[in-house]
Amino acid sequence: MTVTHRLGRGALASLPAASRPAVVPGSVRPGIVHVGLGAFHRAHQAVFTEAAVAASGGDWGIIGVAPRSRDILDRLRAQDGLYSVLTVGDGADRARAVGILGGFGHAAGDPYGVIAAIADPGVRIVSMTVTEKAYRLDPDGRLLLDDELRAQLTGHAPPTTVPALLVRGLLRRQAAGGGPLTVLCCDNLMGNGPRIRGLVEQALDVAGAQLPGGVAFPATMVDRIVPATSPDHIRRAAVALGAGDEAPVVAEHFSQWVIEDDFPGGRPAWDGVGAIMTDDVTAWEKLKLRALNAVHSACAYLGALAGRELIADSLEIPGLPAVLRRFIAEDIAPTFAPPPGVTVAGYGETALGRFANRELGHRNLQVAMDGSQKLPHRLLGTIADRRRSGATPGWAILVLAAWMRFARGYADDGTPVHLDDPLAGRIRTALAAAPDTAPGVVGALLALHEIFPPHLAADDDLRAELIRWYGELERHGVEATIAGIAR
Ligand code: CS2
Repeated sequence: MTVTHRLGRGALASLPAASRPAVVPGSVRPGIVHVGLGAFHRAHQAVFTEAAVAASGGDWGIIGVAPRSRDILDRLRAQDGLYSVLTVGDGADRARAVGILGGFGHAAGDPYGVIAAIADPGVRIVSMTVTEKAYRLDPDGRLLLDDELRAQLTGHAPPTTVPALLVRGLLRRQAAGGGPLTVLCCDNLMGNGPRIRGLVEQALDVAGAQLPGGVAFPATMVDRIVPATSPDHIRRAAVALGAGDEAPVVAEHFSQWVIEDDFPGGRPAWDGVGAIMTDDVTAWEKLKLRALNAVHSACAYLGALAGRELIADSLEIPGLPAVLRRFIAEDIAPTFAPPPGVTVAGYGETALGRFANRELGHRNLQVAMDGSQKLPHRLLGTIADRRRSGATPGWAILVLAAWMRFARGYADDGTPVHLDDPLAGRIRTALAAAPDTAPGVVGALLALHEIFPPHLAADDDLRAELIRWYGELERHGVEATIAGIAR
């Protein structure tokens, strides 16, 4: 099929009915400023919000803010803000255009425009998907201040970072009498609501101000696997849509959102379209981060070391699914009580089924990225909780050892692997100063206090178990190590 026209308002009438947006593009007044226009937001919160507005109404259009690169803005603007979500996994591709994006901002290029949007009384929610590192918090939730951030917070430099956008935006809103607001962090951080409240309070303190009244920071658990869009996905989206789309996102069918219901300025009727509104999201957050994201990271590091390209390929390493099941059952499940009606083992099994979706084309290196920022939230909590109850969580420690092997920069066959991580420089320097042996590498990395809290760094049993697993991986490689355990 040859696609001759490009997605945009003018192309809507020619799309198959099932591919048209659920709202008339441009007709919904903005009520949300969302920072982070990446694929995840566009396949998750934007889809829930569009469905909620279509079902129940409300002025909840989204102003999408790109933090750094203009590229996505240019592509979306050229399509009147429209893009499609390509859902894959059961053999039949489905593409549906989403029309809830009603305005744009660019934090790097026009931060004051973003601040004005946050201060707009029509806006009642500021949400974010900017990934762990953008918050500039250490694992204990302390703000990592440098001169540039200080200048941004105090109004002496353009506020292009997330902490500065929030602080300058909130102060401007307060000065303009903007009314109650909810700040909603949709990143995979443990306790994301309170953490961002802590971030904002610390950042306001630097600015010499206090948190204005009427600002809420509910925690939320977000879940949908949304990998980077590949050229093949772009081609498939065009075929399914019958129009060219330069900004499609690809996702699995599964999508889940659990949100603490604390929205003093109101919210879209997300609960009418499948989101779970609750008083306490902690059990869901732990379930998601520990029994899904940590297992994802396990696939990514072990698979990348074994030379496998995709998450789905990693699951084909003989014995790995069995090892992951034991990781879930023996190390993760004992650390928290799951939400009512859910078992950790059942949830983990569903996650493994989702990871096996090969059509997503989810690359190990994408999930492996930013390990220094991700592991404290998804893995180290499990290890710390098990250590506190006197257990040695061997499977979790194997995964940490795999990250350490990965951080060293080589796959099992000696091929270099790219360490894409904000602490890559620190990690390389630490490794260069240590012997390239299991105790040397483990010691050098455990000493990175930006990643490991002191009680883990000083834990001799943990260190010994890490050295043991690291040594196994070093001597035998991932495949033989896993085969040896699974035997
Ligand atoms: C993944 C997540 O890249 C990663 O670290 O584990 O992005 C994962 O796909 C999502 O959290 C699923 O909801």
